Amino acid sequence: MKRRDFVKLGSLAAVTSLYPQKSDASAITFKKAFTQKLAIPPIAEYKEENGVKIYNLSVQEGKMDFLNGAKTSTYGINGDFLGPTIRVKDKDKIKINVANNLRETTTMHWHGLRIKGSSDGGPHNIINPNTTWSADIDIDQKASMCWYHPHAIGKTGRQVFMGLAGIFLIDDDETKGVDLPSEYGVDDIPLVLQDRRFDNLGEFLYSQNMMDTMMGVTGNVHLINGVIDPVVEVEPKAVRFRFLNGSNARIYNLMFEKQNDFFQVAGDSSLLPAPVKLSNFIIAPGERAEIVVDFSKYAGKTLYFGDGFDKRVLLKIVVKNSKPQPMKLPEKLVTIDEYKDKKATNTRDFRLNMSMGFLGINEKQMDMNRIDERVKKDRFEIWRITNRSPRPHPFHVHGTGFSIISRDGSKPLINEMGLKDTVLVYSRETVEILVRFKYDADANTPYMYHCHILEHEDGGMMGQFTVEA
Ligand SMILES: [Cu+2]
Repeated sequence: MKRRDFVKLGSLAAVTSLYPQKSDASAITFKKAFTQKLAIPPIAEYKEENGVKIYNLSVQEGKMDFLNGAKTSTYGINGDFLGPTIRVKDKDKIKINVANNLRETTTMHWHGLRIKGSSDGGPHNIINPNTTWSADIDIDQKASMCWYHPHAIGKTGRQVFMGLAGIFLIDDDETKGVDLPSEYGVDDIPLVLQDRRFDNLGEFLYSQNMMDTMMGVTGNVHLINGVIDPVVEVEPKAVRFRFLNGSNARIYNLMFEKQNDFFQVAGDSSLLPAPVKLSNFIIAPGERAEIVVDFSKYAGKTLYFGDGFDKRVLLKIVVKNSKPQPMKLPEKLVTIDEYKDKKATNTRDFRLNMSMGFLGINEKQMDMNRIDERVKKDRFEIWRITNRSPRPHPFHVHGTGFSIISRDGSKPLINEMGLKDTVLVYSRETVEILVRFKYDADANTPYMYHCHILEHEDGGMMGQFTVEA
C-alpha cells in the first residue's frame, strides 16, 4: 500500500467550480464551500414493550436543498435523506419495523450485525411498497459502529445513492470503562462519507452504464452526514470521529491537510486492542474507522481534513479558542480473543472476478436461486479471498465479524487488528480471514458475501451461503 501525499489542496473556489453547472440563469447555483454546519443524525426513538425496544423506520421519498435553487429528489429514513442513528447496548432485545413508503421494493440490511439470516435484511427479505417488514434482533456483539442500508437485488447502488443509509451504534459494558470521548455529536462525532454527482437540474445522476458498473459510481460532490463541504466546531480537547464510508464506490485515504497525527481506536466491528498512531488511513465502501484527535494543541485554529487520493478537503474543523484540556488516551482498549489461538477446520476460496462485462465470485454471478456455500455453525474456517483484477475490492461477509489473518502471507495492517466485517483486498492480493458464524441462515434467507462497491454487488459480484448446525 503506497502512501500518497495530500498535496496542497489549492483554493476552495477551484473545488466548487468542478460542480456541474447549468447554463439557465434560473437554475442551480452553489453554496459556498465549508460554510454549512455539519449535521448530526438524530438518535432514533423507541418504545419498550415487554423488555423489547421497538423502533419504527419509514423508508420514504424526500427532497433536499443541497444546492441553491434546486430541490433534489431523494430517499430517506424517517426524513428526507439518510436515517436516524439506532443506538443500542449489547444484550438488548430489539425489534425494528421497516415500513416501505417508496414506490418500489426495497430491503433493509443491518451491516455488521451478528444476527440470524431471517432478520439480516438481505435480498430475500423483500419489503414491497406499502408493507412493513420486522426484524427481531438480539444484540450480541462488541461495541462498534455498524450501519444499515437497503440490499435489494440489483438496486442497492441506486437506493443507497438516493439516500438510504443510517448508523447503528452498539455500546457494551467493556467499553464503558474505556476512557474515550463519548458525548454523541459533541466530542464523539459520526461522519458518514458519501460522494454524489448531480445533473443540470440538480437531481442525483445515477446512471449505470458499463463504465459505471466497472468503475463504480463516484461523484465530484462530497457529503458528510448529507451536508456538502461541512464545517464542524470542536473544543480544544480529545475528539473522536467515527467514519463510515457510505459511498457507493469511492475509496478514501483520510488525513489532515498538514498530515497531523491522530490515533485510530476502532475498525469495523470492535475497538482495536490498543490505539494506533497514524497520519492517514484508507477506508473502503462499507468499512468504518474511529479515530481520536488531540485538538488541545490547536485552540483557536482551523484545520482541514480530507481525502489524499482525490486531493480534496472534506471537512473544515474550527477549534474553539477556549481552555485546552489535555488528552489522556488509554494504552489498552479492549480484549479481542474470539479468534485467538483458534484452529480452522476448513478453508474456502473466494476468487473475485472482474473482466470486461463480467463481475463475479468464483466464476459465478449472483443467483438468488443458488446457494454457493454451506457453512457449519460455530465452526472456525479460513476464507481465502483472492483478487487477480487490477482494482481493489472491499469484501463483506454478512452475519459475523472476522479476524484478518494475513495479506499475501504477511501480517495484517496494524490498524486492522480488531474485528472486521469488510476487508479491502488490493489488486493482485490474497487475504486470509478467520471466520465463524453463531447464528442460522437457511436457504430461504441466506447470508451474502460480496464486494461492497455497490455497482459490483449489483453487477453480480456476490454469493449466498447458509449456516446450519
Ligand atoms: Cu468490487
